Amino acid sequence: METIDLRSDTVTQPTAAMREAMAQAKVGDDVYGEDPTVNRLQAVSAELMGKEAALFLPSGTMGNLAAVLAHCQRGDEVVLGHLAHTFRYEAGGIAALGGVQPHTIPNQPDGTLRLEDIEAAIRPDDAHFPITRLVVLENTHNRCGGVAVDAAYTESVAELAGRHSLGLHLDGARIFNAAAALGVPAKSLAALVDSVTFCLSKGLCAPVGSVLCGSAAFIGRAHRIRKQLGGGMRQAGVLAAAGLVALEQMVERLGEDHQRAGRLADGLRQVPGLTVESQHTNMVYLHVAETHPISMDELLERLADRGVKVGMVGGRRLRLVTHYWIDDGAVERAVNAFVEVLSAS
Ligand code: TLP
Repeated sequence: METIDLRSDTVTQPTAAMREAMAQAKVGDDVYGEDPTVNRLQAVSAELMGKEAALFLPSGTMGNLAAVLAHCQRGDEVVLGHLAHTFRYEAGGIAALGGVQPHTIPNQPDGTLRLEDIEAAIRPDDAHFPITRLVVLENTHNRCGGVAVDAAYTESVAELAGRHSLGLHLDGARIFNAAAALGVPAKSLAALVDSVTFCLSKGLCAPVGSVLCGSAAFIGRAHRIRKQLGGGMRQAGVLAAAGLVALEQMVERLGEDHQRAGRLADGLRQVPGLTVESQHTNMVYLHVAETHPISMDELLERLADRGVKVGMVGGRRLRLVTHYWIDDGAVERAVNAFVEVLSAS
């Protein structure tokens, strides 16, 4: 039985074209800056985001960490949402490794931060306070349901940040999903931020890697920080080659994943005991009724018995993420598995 893995788009396997490109990749020592494939991926990425320069890193987590460290000094403060990936799921790296203090403000359901809340979080110039240095946004916003945040909002935050001499970093792990959902080029969502991280290894299917983009001076600082973090890779062209295929072949099709997530949500809405909390881009968030006798462990186990894996978010909430390896048949089987498990319990 083929497994239908809806836990995340991080589970995607590389495509045949990626494996072929990896086998054929021209490589060199990237710590010397001599890997032609890494250099090409960085140049293509910078161009796609409309930035001067780019840096290939092993993960989105390292991309965001290197960005925060390149923007901030120890003791500085970064303003970000209480549901931001960088705050919740990056192991406290900015505090542990950068001495940077997170100042969280509420994320709104549409993934944004209220401009008044950002403004109020900025510290006055007083020796009692840390120095506010950076604002971090996320697009699409994972814990706000995978929602896409538009360019006009990003522009309003950039204007505010500029007025207060703050940096603006975008965790654009899924920026191409946001761009597909909004029908705009990714560049337009990144144009007004100082730095942006995007991931090659989520919906774009590359096996490993993320790219941080920004000004040449900023990427110069991030380059040294990547080395400090142990992220200087050698013949990384084998990975970058898959990343280039991801950018060339996998961006345009992301809308298909969004349509399937829509169909998955429609199917699951019909299942007694389930509430679809939201569906945006490639994510469906669900709630299992408290009144239903099944425990979450039992639910996961019985779905897994039917070859369906889904993500636990906490409490009785689940996240299902569509991606390249989820076709129409998989959507149907996943809905049927929920029907069987919840009606049998
Ligand atoms: N997100 C993962 C988990 O860590 C939750 C997932 O399955 O969605 N920014 C955002 C918005 C992300 O969603 C993720 C990964 C990252 C950064 C980190 O990327 P990696 O996993 O490459 O370090």
